[in-house]
Amino acid sequence: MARERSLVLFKPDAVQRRLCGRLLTRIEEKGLKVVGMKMLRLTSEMARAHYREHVQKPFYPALEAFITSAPVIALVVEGPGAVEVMRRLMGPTNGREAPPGTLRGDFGLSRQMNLIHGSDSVESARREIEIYFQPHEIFEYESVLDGNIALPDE
Ligand code: 3AN
Repeated sequence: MARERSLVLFKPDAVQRRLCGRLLTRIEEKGLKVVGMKMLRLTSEMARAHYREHVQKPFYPALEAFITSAPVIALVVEGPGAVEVMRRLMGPTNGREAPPGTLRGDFGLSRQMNLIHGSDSVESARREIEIYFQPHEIFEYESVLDGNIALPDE
């Protein structure tokens, strides 16, 4: 399985509810490696770049108001199949429908306040990571756990 990267956001509701530590623990426990992390507040321009497929939709103004309402924590996580692994860990968009055991299923009841974002494809991840991170803010490093989490070619 190819080593992939996903852009992850702990959204304003996760910061406000002080759940970021819980979310990060679950990502780390799964075995994904954090290679970038920062707190920032999205500008309107960043929100439009991030949600460009939604900008013309009727719900976009509410989405932008929410995502810019408080700081977020942005992460780049890496691992075998990281994009799909993150999607499964988060669960479906709406917290009411997300099954128990998923992050949204365990912590949320909302479609908008769904705590966490993860890229939906390797291509989106590349585009989204560039919105939030400069190349020098992403770290290539060996972890002693790497060889104990998955084989490089599995
Ligand atoms: P995900 O958060 O799983 O990546 P997306 O990209 O489909 O899901 O949606 C991003 C955000 O856009 C959602 N968290 C929600 O706030 C908003 N959104 C998506 N679809 C709708 C909709 N049909 N009505 C209202 N808001 C929506």
